[in-house]
Amino acid sequence: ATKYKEVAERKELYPVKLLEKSLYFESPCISLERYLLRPDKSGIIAEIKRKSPSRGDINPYVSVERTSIGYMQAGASALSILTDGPYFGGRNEDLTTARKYNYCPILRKDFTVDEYQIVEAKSIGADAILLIAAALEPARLKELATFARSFNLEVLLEVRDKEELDAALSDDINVVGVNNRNLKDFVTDVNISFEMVQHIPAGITKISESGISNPQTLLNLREAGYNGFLIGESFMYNSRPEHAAAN
Ligand code: IGP
Repeated sequence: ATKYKEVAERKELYPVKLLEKSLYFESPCISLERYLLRPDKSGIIAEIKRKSPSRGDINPYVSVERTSIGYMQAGASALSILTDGPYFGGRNEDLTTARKYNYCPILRKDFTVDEYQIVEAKSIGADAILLIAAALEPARLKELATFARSFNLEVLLEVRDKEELDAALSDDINVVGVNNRNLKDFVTDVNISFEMVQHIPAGITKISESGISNPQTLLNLREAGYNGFLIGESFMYNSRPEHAAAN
């Protein structure tokens, strides 16, 4: 609910007409799916997360410039940038900064509930947006997915269980993320990914999200069929997250 209010306030300040002046509307989409499937890449989507509701401060003063460049040099396939302010301490400028210094897919991580945020994602230089099945009615989610595609943005659909997945899948969605973190108690369990993989249709690019902290887990997830691995905390709890990513 706070998200709707926050979005309404920004809409007042920066109407769509203004956002549409951004040069990024002419930029091509650097495909998250394509990069995840590249055999010369790790599949890691490295996240920049200053704080979170479950952990509080993680790395509040991180340098987005240095970290995003370092992540890519360490072999990440893509970047995930939290732009939600209230819960995650992010801002749109973080994404724009990452965009300036990196030619790679950038996922704009936010609680997308309104078309405005999709126009905004494109205007700040994102390649992909997140739609969380648990937060949206299936019909609404599909509507937002179609809208995102019309701006040449890719959609990452985030699910927790088979019901959410089946209700939300549509032709506009080619990348599905299974969140290992239970949004009610914040406990992470990678077994959710191992259980869910069988339910995701072949041809969909699969990402395991949250709670991945060792290389063996990543290898096991890959073995199970995952193409992508979204990693935040285990990098961000380092004063130089990009050094953690290099290991
Ligand atoms: C990263 P972790 O446990 O590696 O920091 O998780 C990412 O999956 C997590 O930040 C995330 C998230 C989200 C954040 C997954 N889905 C939705 C905000 C909104």
